[in-house]
Amino acid sequence: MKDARSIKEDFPILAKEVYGKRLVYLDNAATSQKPRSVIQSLVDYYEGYNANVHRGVHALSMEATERYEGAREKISSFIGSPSTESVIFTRNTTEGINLVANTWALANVGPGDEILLTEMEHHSNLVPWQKLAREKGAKLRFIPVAADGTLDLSDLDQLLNHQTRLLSLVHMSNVLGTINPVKELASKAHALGAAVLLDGAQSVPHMALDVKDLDCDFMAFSGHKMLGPTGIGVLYVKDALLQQMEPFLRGGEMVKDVQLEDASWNDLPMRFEAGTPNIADTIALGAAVDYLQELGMENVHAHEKQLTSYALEAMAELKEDMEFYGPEDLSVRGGIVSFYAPDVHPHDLGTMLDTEGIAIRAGHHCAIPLVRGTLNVPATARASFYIYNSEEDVDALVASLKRALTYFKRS
Ligand code: C6P
Repeated sequence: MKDARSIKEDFPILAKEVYGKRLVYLDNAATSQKPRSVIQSLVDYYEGYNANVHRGVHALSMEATERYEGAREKISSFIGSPSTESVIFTRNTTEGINLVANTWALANVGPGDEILLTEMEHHSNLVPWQKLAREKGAKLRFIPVAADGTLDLSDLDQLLNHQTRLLSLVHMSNVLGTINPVKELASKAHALGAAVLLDGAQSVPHMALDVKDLDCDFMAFSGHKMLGPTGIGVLYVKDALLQQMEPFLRGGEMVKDVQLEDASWNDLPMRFEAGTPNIADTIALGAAVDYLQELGMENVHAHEKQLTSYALEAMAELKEDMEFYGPEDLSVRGGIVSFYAPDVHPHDLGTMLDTEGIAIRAGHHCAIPLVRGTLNVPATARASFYIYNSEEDVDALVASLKRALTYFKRS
């Protein structure tokens, strides 16, 4: 893979200075930066072939349609989908999970059924299920998190049972960095007749994966965390389930024929893409996938693993003042390091680092039950890495953390 320094040159924003300091961007789990090729693809669309898709007979519309569907093909092959029909464009991970809750789950979850989640879910994979369970008289159950930041599977046989209709879990935690054993869990769930949804928001951007190999029924992810623009996401749905699902939103694009009192549905996947889609951002997500594929997802993951190992080693001397979260076993961990110093509120830490040009995230990371419940802290600070981060960035983070801790301990 190209080294981080030359990758950085492809990202205009990373040349920016913040308060006169070199920008060290370590908030990639919130959103990634965008390479020039992605930004250029947005300009190319609006300057060169801006038109609506699937309905025009003119040259611009045909070009827009070709490139929009071309992006679907790229994304489909990126995640190993057996067919482009299984790739539904959404706004983001959140919308993808809501789509499943409001279609497949609405029709397939009933009173007494169970939905199995984990204690490390992002709110996006918790709140939609709370509503569904309440409305359907179903029960939510949770796989606990062990002290080492991995899932505690000791009671799995009891938690995953014949009542389970759906196992919905995060592939990689946005707080702990834990990569969950989703393939093994999916196989157990399927043996009991349950469907499996993966929240791929943090895994798809950072590792090679194949939906056929993982054998998930649904997988939701967001373009903006994988070098693409905001406002475009993907929901993969296994063909057999897709065929049975009722549409989510209704209107133009998703119909085949309409009478005053009735309508029939368009072919897949358009049936799930009502209204004019987010054309420019979809095409730009295709450009983001090109960029990642050129680097190679195995290389992306290896780079982040190496950087995480370097960071954990460099931060070891801060252990007296800080608690660190997430598995020590780097074979089950991605490029996320969360920490909490009892002497300093994470927001103060984040603000102090910001004055030195270092962008991290502080808060509950939209995982309140995990952070405030399981970890039992008000918030954590979090550094998250991507392809353009280097050891130099980690050195800057550690030096700045040391200065901040010294300052707050004195004051
Ligand atoms: N996590 C973070 O800073 P959206 O907002 O729909 O693109 O992604 C939601 C989401 C779902 N699942 C996981 C595991 C996530 O990490 C996220 C987004 C960001 O950690 C924003 S809270």
